[in-house]
Amino acid sequence: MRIEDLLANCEKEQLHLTGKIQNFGALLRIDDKTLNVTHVSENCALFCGESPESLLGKSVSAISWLHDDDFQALPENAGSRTLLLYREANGIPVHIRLIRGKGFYIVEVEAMPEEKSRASLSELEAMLYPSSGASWNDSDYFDRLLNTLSSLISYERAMLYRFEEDWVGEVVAEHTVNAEILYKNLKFPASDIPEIARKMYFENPSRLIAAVAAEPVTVISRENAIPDLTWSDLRSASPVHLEYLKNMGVMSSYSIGLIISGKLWGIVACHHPKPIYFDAETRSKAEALVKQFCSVYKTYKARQRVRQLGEADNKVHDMLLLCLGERASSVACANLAFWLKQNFYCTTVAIVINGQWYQNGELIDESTLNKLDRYLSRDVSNHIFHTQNMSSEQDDEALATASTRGVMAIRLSYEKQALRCYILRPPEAQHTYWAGNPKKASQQASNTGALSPRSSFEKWTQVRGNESRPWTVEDQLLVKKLRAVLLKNIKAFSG
Ligand code: BLA
Repeated sequence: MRIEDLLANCEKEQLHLTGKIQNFGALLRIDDKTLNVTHVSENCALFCGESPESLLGKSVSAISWLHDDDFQALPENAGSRTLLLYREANGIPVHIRLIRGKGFYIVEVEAMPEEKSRASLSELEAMLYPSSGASWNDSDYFDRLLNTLSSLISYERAMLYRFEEDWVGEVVAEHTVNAEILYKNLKFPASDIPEIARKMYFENPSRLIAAVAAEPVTVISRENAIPDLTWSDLRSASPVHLEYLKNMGVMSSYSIGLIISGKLWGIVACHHPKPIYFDAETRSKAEALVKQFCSVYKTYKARQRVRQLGEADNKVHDMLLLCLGERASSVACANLAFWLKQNFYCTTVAIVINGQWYQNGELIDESTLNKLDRYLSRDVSNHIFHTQNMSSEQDDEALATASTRGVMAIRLSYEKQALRCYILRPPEAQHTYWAGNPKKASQQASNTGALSPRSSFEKWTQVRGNESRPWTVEDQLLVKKLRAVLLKNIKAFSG
């Protein structure tokens, strides 16, 4: 089987139907009509003092440490959960998590920790905000989240991993006591976290893999039916992923999904070189903290957007002052070219109106500009178009000789007038840093054909020499504002 097909298989892995759990707790599945136990994990005696045989088929009312009312208190939607702290199951102090599934309940039992988690959630949440007067950037927010989280759970390494459009992810912040290995600013290919695993964060916000090398525990039933463990914290992990973690030298991992505006924005990923466990109450605090961070960060980004819009408005206002006072449209066009050159990182600005070119920066001969204009005007359905690599868009060598690679094109037409602006950027080597060669993100064993994750996560640099710097969000915003204003004032430029 080809590696692409094996990777496609990863997407089909039924993560919720492993039929097994991790060994840091015990699990019961209960039918929601009869309230009878239908499934139980083989290790239940250890956590609740009752054997699997005695629990299977038993009614909740006959289990001393559970009450019918516990289940009635659960909200209606699948995945809703309640954490019952400080119960005793046959003399064993336990934490119990009740979860509503679809047609069943899941009960997860974990040992009560000897020490109660001392950190108060509201104190932790308060740390996510800048103190009054301080102005934070993205990194300040990210670092504060990881620092705060580290005061709650003590992992060797905590990382904030942010997704890009194509689900490639980048470590944008890192907090670690082991500086020998650093992942900050490194990217990881999309296939490292298949979509099916990404979707799990919507059902269950965090995922503790307490001991990568531990044997999973089977969940048994009288009918040999496989239980749906979508909402279980104990769900056993995929073997491919466990191998991935081992290859990274990680023996315990904890991750929490960051959902912003209904989209999986990123993941907090914590790694430890030894098995590590922390209790359900602490996990629910960590989840709440990350949820609060998402709301704080969303507000910060919304404010930042308003500020950027205001700045773009001011810049466009300056353009109007510079261009509209002039009687001659030729001066207005020359000034517009000057303004564009000042406001965008570029080598050349070229504007064409009524067949006349106006340039600022390094001058390009008009025959080349006409070629470029003809080429880029073949499809003007996008009023604004940009690329980092024009030579990949067309096969005309002439444009490459003009030492321009990136182009931002702004097109507008009104009545018989058409104005087109081109902002041109030179080629500059673009570097992307990966944790291991992304082309070898996974490997296929020659003898068995089985797929395994890559074994090296060493920094691997990808160089693209044929591209310009990317067009930033701010560039795109300014161009949009500019176009709207130019459209209203096109006569000033067309004479
Ligand atoms: C799951 N892969 C994951 C998860 C993470 C990553 C965070 C969620 C489970 C967890 O919390 O550990 C990946 N972890 C990362 C990345 C970083 C990190 C990128 O710390 C960077 C800092 N993995 C592969 C290949 C496959 C694969 C080739 O490399 C496919 C065959 C699969 N990844 C895979 C699967 C899961 C997963 C199946 C789900 C594991 C589970 O929930 O059981």
